[in-house]
Amino acid sequence: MAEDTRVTYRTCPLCEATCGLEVTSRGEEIVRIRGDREDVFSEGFICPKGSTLGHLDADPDRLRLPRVRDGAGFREASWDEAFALVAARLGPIIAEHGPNAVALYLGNPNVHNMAGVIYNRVLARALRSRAVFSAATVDQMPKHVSSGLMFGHPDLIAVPDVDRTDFLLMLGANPFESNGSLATAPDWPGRITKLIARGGRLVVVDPRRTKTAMAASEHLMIRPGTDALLLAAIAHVLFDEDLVEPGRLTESIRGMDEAAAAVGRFSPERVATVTAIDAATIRRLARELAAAPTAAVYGRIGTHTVEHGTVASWLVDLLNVVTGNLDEPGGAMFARAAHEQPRHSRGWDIGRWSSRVSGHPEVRGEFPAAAMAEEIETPGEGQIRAMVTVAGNPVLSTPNGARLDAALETLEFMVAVDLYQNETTRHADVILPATSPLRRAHYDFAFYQLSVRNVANYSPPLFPSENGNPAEWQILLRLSAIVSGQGADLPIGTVDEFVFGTYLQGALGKAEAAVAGLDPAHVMELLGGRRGPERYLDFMLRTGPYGDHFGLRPDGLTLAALEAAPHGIDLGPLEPRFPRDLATPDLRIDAAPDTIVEDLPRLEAMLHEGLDGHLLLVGRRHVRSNNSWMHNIEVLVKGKERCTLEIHPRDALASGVEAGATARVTSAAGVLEAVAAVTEDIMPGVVSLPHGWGHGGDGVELSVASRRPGVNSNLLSDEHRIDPLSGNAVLNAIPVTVEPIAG
Ligand SMILES: Nc1nc2c(c(=O)[nH]1)N[C@H]1C(S)=C(S)[C@@H](COP(=O)(O)OP(=O)(O)OC[C@H]3O[C@@H](n4cnc5c(=O)[nH]c(N)nc54)[C@H](O)[C@@H]3O)O[C@H]1N2
Ligand SMILES: Nc1nc2c(c(=O)[nH]1)N[C@H]1C(S)=C(S)[C@@H](COP(=O)(O)OP(=O)(O)OC[C@H]3O[C@@H](n4cnc5c(=O)[nH]c(N)nc54)[C@H](O)[C@@H]3O)O[C@H]1N2
Ligand code: SF4
Ligand SMILES: [Mo]
Repeated sequence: MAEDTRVTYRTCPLCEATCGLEVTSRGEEIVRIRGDREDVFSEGFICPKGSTLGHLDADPDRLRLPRVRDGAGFREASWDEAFALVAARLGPIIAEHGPNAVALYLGNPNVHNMAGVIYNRVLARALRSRAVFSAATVDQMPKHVSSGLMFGHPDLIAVPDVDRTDFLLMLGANPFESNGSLATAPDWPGRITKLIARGGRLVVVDPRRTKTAMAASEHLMIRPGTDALLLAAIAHVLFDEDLVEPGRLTESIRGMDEAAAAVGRFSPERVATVTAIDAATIRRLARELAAAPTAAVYGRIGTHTVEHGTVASWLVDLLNVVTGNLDEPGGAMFARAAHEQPRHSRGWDIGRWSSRVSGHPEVRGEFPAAAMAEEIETPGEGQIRAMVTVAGNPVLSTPNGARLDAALETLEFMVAVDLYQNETTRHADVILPATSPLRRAHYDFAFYQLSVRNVANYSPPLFPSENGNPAEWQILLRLSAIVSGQGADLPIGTVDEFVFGTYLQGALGKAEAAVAGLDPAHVMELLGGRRGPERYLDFMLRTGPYGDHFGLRPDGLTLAALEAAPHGIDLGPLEPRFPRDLATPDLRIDAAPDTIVEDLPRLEAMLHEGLDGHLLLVGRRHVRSNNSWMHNIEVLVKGKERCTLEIHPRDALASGVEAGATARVTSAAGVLEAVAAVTEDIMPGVVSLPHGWGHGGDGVELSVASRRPGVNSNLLSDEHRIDPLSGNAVLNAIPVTVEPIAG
């Protein structure tokens, strides 16, 4: 080994699996990245993306200096110039039109980044705008809504205890490609192999025969968009056949009779035709679920990004509740993250205020991403005139990308914090370069809360910042100071002191009794020289469930302890937490929240909806791709074209589309062309396109991705179709027609 070669360990921040990486580097170059065999959670597992962090760091297209608009293009600028411009342009807009004229879009990678998790909240508070949008409403918002209504807090999300369960019913998820979502677990294939080896069963419900489905004990193809009906029918059978046994939590559940009544109208016989799953199979599934010693029902993207996403999400947990599997080993359980802070029981609901144009209810302080374009285009008080995007590429990721693309161009001002100049950030007036993942610290604030095992791991930055660039947390803090009217010049350290000091006061007020009495000045001293996200992390770890309580529990967890454990610290299997940790005011689970039950007539109406000869478009993911980015990394995109339209031979024949030929796909929202891939691995009547493609165009600087652009599947998703309870976009089960391109 050359002298300056070193081996370090870090957690991969690219997806929810939190794999440990063993990184060999020389100077500021990566020699090799492979799975860390000693990582307490991933034990050496890695996917192809994890080994490319060096390629990402070295990508010449990755932004390394701020860019400001200059005529039709951009030029590089100093940080001082860029921030001064943001202050000069945003200030007057806020002064004249109020904070609601400035919108925020927070994209997915924020939740994989300590800076985003901690400082976007600061930014949103400083801005005080109601025009807040995020990737949550093209993703998991239905789960937040059902959890908030059932358990009292939108972040109390149950995850399948995959390592101990006897029966896993998985709907609309493909963890063999996605590596799992709202169920953090490195190495799904390994865990599923073990589940089946110990005599357990995996049943996958998916309109495509995915890799996960192929590994399953049973695969059921379902008509897209109808999982809520299937789940309601399973619940119906459980009530109908007296198979309901909530077990330990019985006394802590209210609304069981209402739940029984609510699903009473959804017999297996009634839903069979629409779901394409026969009644006998549904009854058998229900009985198997009830009979299994332990079982977990788990639904993901295919159950959330549909018109009945919130109802489906509720039904998933209702099944876990009525079978006595919620909060039990082998069932659907709740992680206890090392940094967890107390959650308070105040009651939770949607709709504290509504959006201006379509009257969408606010959900967790956000409006639907699908409503962004109309809020930009529609004149009047509260019209969005400026935008701040952080780690988001909504032109490719949110419904009717073409409309949003055009709307962004009409903004008076836009600032983007991103790694690239891409389909969205090209509309900005200022692009601020985000920090490469290898140049920032990482601790997975978001996904340790959704983990199938309690784990904690911290990684320091591997390489120093480039060009003396501020870290992303400092960028976000600077933007916060600007939008709160404090200008662009305050020393960032002073802003951090003030913001953290305010947080500390509040947090000590709410903390566990043991630390609640501590003097903030004393705590500040104990947190020593830490700054930025690390200071928050150390505070949360030390006051968290395993924490040292600032010396009161000397063996407890601290950030220093994590620093001394580069392969992570295992905090054990998940343990039951309810009723104690329920966040509802009466400390009971609401099995039938009114807000959800009132939405059931809409579900019932679906029983009578026809397809008018349409095919239904669904999405898919590939392990070498990551939403709308990482397509600029040659080693990941090389090989055969992956942005293809999958279609069943029957439908290919009927529509006259040949394998390898280009087909035109039309929906209510738009039209696109894609190469057809004819396959039996998709249900007849269903076609599939991956999302996040459609690269290139004027002003996009993605040289690799632009050579293999693919098409933007969100040209087809309709911004008017959302799940009304969560505001979540409908990205699956989109009616389309497919035809060959003449000639
Ligand atoms: N049709 C369809 N559409 C979908 C989906 C689907 O299944 N089907 N899935 C949806 C889902 S689940 C999601 S989460 C969204 C995701 O959509 P987005 O919220 O747009 O997120 P990404 O596409 O992951 O990445 C967005 C941007 O983050 C930048 N970025 C990456 N890392 C960092 C960083 O550390 N800091 C900063 N500042 N920027 C960074 C990238 O360059 C990219 O421009 O897409 C949604 N869109
Ligand atoms: N490689 C890779 N990994 C990723 C990502 C990525 O883009 N690439 N994105 C990350 C993000 S942001 C997320 S949110 C997660 C998502 O993780 P997953 O939820 O596992 O997402 P998908 O792999 O898209 O799997 C969704 C499945 O739902 C099926 N489906 C579509 N419609 C329906 C329906 O109506 N009913 C049912 N039952 N099934 C349906 C699709 O065929 C597909 O197989 O993945 C994360 N991991
Ligand atoms: S599975 Fe996810 S966390 Fe693991 S290496 Fe791949 S991208 Fe990184
Ligand atoms: Mo996502």
